[in-house]
Amino acid sequence: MTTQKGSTRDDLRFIIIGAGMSGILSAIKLQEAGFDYSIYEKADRLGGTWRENEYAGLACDVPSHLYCYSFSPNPDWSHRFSPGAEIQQYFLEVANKFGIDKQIKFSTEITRCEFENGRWQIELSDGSTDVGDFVIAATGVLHVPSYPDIEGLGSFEGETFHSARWNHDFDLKGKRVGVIGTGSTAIQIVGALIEDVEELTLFQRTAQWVSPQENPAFTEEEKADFRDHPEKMTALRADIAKTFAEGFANAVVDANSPELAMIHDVCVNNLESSVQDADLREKLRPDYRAGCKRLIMSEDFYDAIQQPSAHLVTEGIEQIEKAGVRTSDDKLHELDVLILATGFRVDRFMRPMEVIGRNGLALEEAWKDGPFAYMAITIPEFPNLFMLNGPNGPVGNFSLIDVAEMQFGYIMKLVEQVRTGACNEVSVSQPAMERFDAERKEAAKSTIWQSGCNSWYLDANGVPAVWPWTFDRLRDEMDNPRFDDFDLV
Ligand code: N01
Repeated sequence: MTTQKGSTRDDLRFIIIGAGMSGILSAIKLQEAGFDYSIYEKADRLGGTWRENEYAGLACDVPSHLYCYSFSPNPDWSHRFSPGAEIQQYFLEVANKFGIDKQIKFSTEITRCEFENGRWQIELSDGSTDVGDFVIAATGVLHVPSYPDIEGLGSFEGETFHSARWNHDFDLKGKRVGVIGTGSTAIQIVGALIEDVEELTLFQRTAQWVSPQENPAFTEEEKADFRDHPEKMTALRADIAKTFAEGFANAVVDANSPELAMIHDVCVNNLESSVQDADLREKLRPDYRAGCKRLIMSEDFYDAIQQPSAHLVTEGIEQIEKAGVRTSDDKLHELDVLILATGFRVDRFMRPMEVIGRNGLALEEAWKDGPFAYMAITIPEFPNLFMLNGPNGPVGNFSLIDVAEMQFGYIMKLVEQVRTGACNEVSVSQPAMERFDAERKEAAKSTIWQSGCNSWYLDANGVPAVWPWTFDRLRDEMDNPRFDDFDLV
């Protein structure tokens, strides 16, 4: 069925993939706008990354009053940086408050989407089908665990789990615990476990810069004040957003910015003043600039790693054996449990779902050299399909919620073209995609992420797969779509 151009379409139907932060946002906004939609979630609970990650010490390093929806502030955040379980609870409550939770079809994975006769035909894991005019892929970034390719991993006779597959049935108290990795996750795990375990061995392949962090609790009076005066939460949110944008997100895209030099000094001072033993201090000193990898903020890591029960191992891992981890100095580190804080496969996005665009083009084929999307949202020849926090999307350490809200506003401006009858299909044009990608790669050269370190921000060719411009530019682009860059069919 093809709809005549020129007629207004108030019957547009949307398919939302995923009930994490971005999917819940989409459902709320589409519901408010009066659109028909279905929202599918492969798991049996909502929450996305906050459902998947339940590791000890989990918290968000974006302050809670910014890491929440602008339209649903929360006066009850316990801390400046609240724990993961509280964030997960927030999403449950918001979904309930807006009546979204009843709409979500849980334990239903979308296995295939095909653009046929102007609409998206959807196939689901339970054998059923659906159809929509638009697809919103709110499938997240940090959700497919990356397992290290280390010889003998399967031969360890103790307990092993990835940080995003935490085994709550296994009591770590009094155990000899090994942690592989030194990313944001590992650093939080170390701080949280050190008091409870008998020994903690941290296997560090690359040292990390650690910025100090203060995480005060909100008092009951402060929470009551937020409740009585919601405008104070709005003001606080704006304040934090400004600080983050100016002090970090705008700075990381210019490796020579004075803000980055200051952040580097803060991290050096933190290391110098916190770690007493000179050998340990040097082992913990990175050989690249602060901010090159995602900056870690921690109030307890340096304390934790200096406890007598903590061991920092910098020799490379040779292999894993029945009893523990053998390092390149031939030492066997005997363990009861091994925690793999080894990050995520960040290039998956919608996959393994099969997505077929115009003229039978498979996403797998379009992305054979790596995932890309104009503005992190739209792909040529995949009309009326939009991603939230798609490829090359992360903005500094900024709140992904704010970014998703802006992106959703942008998508609605594109949808409006179809709703008002200007066209039936909207997707970025091939020349605009190529121009955008060339500009993005050029801009990435002067960012801190390309200043000489390895991180999950880099794609297979070593190019930062992130938004390489300022936060202000993101806001401008999202507010003012360049319609000339689109094929409006
Ligand atoms: O993962 P990572 P993460 N042998 O990819 C090491 C968000 N987040 O889960 O640096 C030995 O950063 C690897 O070593 P190296 C945030 O966006 C936010 O920690 O590659 N080591 C690295 O140290 C964050 O950036 C929060 O040399 C191996 C680690 O594993 C993102 O999630 C909290 C190895 C992986 O670090 C991902 O963080 C948590 C091997 N074979 C997460 N393979 C907050 O908001 C990998 N490594 C606070």
